[in-house]
Amino acid sequence: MACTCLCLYASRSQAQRTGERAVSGPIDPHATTETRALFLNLRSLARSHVLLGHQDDLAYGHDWIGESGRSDVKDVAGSYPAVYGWELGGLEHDKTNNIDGVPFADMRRWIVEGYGRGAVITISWHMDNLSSGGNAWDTTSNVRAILPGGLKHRDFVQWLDRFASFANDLRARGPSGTEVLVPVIFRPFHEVSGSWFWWGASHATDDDYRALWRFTVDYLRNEKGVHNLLYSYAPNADGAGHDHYMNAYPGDEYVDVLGYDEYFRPPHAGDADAVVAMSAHLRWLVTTAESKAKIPALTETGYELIPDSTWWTSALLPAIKSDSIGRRIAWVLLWRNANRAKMGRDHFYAPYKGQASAADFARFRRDPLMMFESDLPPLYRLPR
Ligand code: BMA
Repeated sequence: MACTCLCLYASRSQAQRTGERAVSGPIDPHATTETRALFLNLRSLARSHVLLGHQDDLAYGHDWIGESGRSDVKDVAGSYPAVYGWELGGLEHDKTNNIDGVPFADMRRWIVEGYGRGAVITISWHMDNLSSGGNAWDTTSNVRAILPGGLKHRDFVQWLDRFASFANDLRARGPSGTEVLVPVIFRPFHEVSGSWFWWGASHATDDDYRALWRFTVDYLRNEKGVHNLLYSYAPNADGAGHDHYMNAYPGDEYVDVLGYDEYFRPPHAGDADAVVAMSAHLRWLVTTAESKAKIPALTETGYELIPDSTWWTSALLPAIKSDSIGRRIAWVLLWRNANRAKMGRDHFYAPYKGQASAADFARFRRDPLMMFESDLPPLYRLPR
């Protein structure tokens, strides 16, 4: 697929000649029609609506695992989420199940199902630390060894090959009935501004992180012919706000979505200050993303265990909605509802039937700004 690289430059210069801005679509000039449509539709829908997403929504919930058609979000709000988050940890070793016990075969099926209902798919990857043999949180060695020329680079390429096979295997019926690849918003190496992952700020120089990111994109796009991906950069807002957001930014040619991971944490999770802080971050994020013709999104958020029964309408909604610019994010993704029996403790970010904030979440769902799956316009047809 060596020609892809040349085509990339050809299409850019063609875009320049015709006066079209080179950045007006996704970074992959060969993105599938549905992937390009998703990019354009999400970018414009963000101006008026915010999609609600949930991690692992169809796989399990607080009190159930693998029940067909079940979703904690749907149980409480009457609709599936508009965005489904999935996690690839374990795929690098060709495992049957991911880091949280979700069988990859089922994940593929749920991805295709969600797409079939018109929703958006996004994927994270808590990839093990190849150099040390530890997990994603093992920071004892850094990214150098997996970069081109590094001792472990070939192994890393094999991990990307596994991901490429996964992405190229997400086949579904498209809008016109023909077979298409499901577009996926890929969010690798997330929360780089924190230092809890091996690719995080204290463990990788900004240049090394950028090299890792660019190699990953170039390899998947140009060598492996993966053209159903939009790429989301997603630093973490905790502590530093947006001051460090751009430090490791891979560049406008390498990023489609400017994401942000920001959680509400006790004891200030519902405070006016927390709401104001998030609102300011989102204002900055949207302003920056729009200036680059990218998509802004709150790629992870939530308040673990949601002990405040009105938190959705008294904290999260105002944090998103109160600023007329900050509210122009494309989606907000709540982290997973771990199964209580399996995990041995509570670890959830969306309400489930009977949870203290369930009624308020249903109110949140009815806000005209918010969109769940049943509210979505078609996202996979190119806008006229
Ligand atoms: C973390 C926690 C872990 C989980 C990991 C990957 O935030 O939810 O329990 O294993 O994400 O999904």
